[in-house]
Amino acid sequence: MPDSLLRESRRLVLATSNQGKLGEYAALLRSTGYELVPHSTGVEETGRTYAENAILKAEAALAATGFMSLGDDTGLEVDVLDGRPGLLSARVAPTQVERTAAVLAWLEPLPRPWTARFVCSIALAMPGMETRTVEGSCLGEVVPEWLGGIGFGYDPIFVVPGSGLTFGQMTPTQKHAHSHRGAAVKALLATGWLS
Ligand code: ITT
Repeated sequence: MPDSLLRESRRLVLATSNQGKLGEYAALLRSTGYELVPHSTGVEETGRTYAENAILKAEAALAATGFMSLGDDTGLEVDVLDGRPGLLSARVAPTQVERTAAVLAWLEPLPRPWTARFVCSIALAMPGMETRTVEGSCLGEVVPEWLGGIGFGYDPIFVVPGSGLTFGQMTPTQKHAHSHRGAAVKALLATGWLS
């Protein structure tokens, strides 16, 4: 199918099995009118960068479905941990509760503030075209208390400076205004690739 027709189908496959990401993309991409279709790729994240991993996810979804596909790879980088967990943010432990607890256990003996950033790479894969990427990041601070039950992943321990709130305490709209994924989607929309 020609690219123009694929775009006209207004179907965008989201190459993720993370329900939190799905909810965020549904809101962040609502204005585009695309129908979002989740697809779990099960692909191994063997890339050396977030962008490479996002490309692996997007291209696996494109190969499986034939539709334009978006991959997202995100990491939490803590300065005092020399950027860990970083690329390995999803693989620190089997469950998110254990992952968050593990990062806090590494940090516990180290001096605060635990300044950090989230980095989010988005890849867009389209048939017959080179896959393209954009990135967004968000500076903040990891705190030892788990605050708020909104959001997902490491959100309850990540405070956004100036807001006094963790991502786990923010409404989705507030999180998008500050977040790495909000910034990456803003960059994506600015490219016109989804228009
Ligand atoms: P997919 O690969 O299926 O998309 P994943 O959860 O493995 O899902 P990542 O590798 O990008 O995705 O995620 C790395 C880790 O960071 C993982 O523990 C996520 O829950 C967490 N994470 C991703 N985005 C986040 C966000 O916006 N806020 C907090 N934690 C996030």
